[in-house]
Amino acid sequence: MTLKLGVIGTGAIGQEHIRRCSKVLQGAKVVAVSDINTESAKGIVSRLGLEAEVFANGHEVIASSAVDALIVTSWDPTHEEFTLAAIAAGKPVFCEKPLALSAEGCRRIVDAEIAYGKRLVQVGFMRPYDAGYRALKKVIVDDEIGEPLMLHCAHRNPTVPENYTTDMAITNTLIHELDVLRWLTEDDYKTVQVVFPRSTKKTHARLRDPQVVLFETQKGIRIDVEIFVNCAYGYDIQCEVIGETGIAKLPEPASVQMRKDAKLATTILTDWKDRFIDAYDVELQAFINDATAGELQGPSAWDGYAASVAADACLKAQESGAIEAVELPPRPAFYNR
Ligand code: NAI
Ligand code: NAD
Ligand code: ISE
Repeated sequence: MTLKLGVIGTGAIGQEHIRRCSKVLQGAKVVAVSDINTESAKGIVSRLGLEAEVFANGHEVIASSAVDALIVTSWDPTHEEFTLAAIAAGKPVFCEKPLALSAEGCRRIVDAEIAYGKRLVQVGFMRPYDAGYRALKKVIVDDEIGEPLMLHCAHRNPTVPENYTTDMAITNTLIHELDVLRWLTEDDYKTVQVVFPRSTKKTHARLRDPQVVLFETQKGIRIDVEIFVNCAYGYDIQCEVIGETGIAKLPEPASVQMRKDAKLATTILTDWKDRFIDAYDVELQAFINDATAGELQGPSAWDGYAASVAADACLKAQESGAIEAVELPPRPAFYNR
């Protein structure tokens, strides 16, 4: 069976996901697309030579009888609306992160999915599908470094556009760590504080950059995450786990080591598309397989909600400068894995 996909949002990642679902992965076909910039939607359909209908808006894609499942890759503020509409239509939906802009918005999705009675939502948290993060988790689970005590992490982008603001460092960027560190440590956050070092000259008036986010988890692990989205030199994701008997570090992406011109060098990637290219393939193939089988298993609406509860506390901590509590309600039995 071929899963017929409708894609809402044909910007950077929308085009990447359409390409991979059409040219790389098995078992799916993109039959409908939409973007508020209709030319962008038409452009990708024609460049890839797809037989896909271009709709004027996302709700028409969701309603189309030709569409079995949805991929939501439009701007962050639109995710909640389209995901709720997909649930109302009873169609599986892969929604890019963040699931919604606030925990309240994610909770509406969780409640709608529980009321529907079956999982229909997978959130685009791809790092748990990344081979490096999986290897790091195996080291912890196999007890090779004892219990984790501290984590030092960094999320660095070379540059961001002018419309990227201080809050987006949390809701759009740190949201990946908010998810993957829960998964990695099998723990939840207890408190958070955000501190602002001296800002880089490369930022603008509405973005404080870099930021350092400090967590304590329920088990007492201390985590520091540096978010630096105008770091200039590359796209660089770091994660180091300090355990009782050893230290484990996220592997660097493979790169040829060169001795040349009196230097020893390896390349640092500059684009998130390349850094996690394999993980995006694996997460979407899993969505296609699971939606076809009628049972989603990837990052759930609850995972999206848990990350957003932590994100809301981070936003509060950005404003207050104080240590803020992260209060995640107990997970409903519906999401027990
Ligand atoms: P983008 O700005 O390149 O694309 C967003 C697209 O959504 C634009 O083409 C815009 O016209 C369209 N759009 C906005 N509102 C719409 C609506 N109501 N209906 C239809 N289309 C609409 O942004 P980008 O980088 O592709 O990001 C899109 C989403 O993907 C964001 O939510 C972002 O957080 C997420 N993302 C996830 C990544 C990951 O690693 N998982 C990486 C990059 C982005
Ligand atoms: P983008 O700005 O390049 O693309 C967003 C697109 O959405 C644009 O083309 C815009 O026109 C369209 N859009 C906005 N509102 C819309 C609407 N109501 N209906 C239809 N289309 C609409 O952004 P992007 O980098 O592609 O990011 C898109 C989403 O993917 C974001 O939510 C982002 O957080 C997420 N993302 C995730 C990752 C990841 O690593 N998982 C990476 C990049 C982006
Ligand atoms: C982008 O939306 C992503 O999701 C990337 O993975 C992240 O590194 C970047 O900071 C976001 O803007």
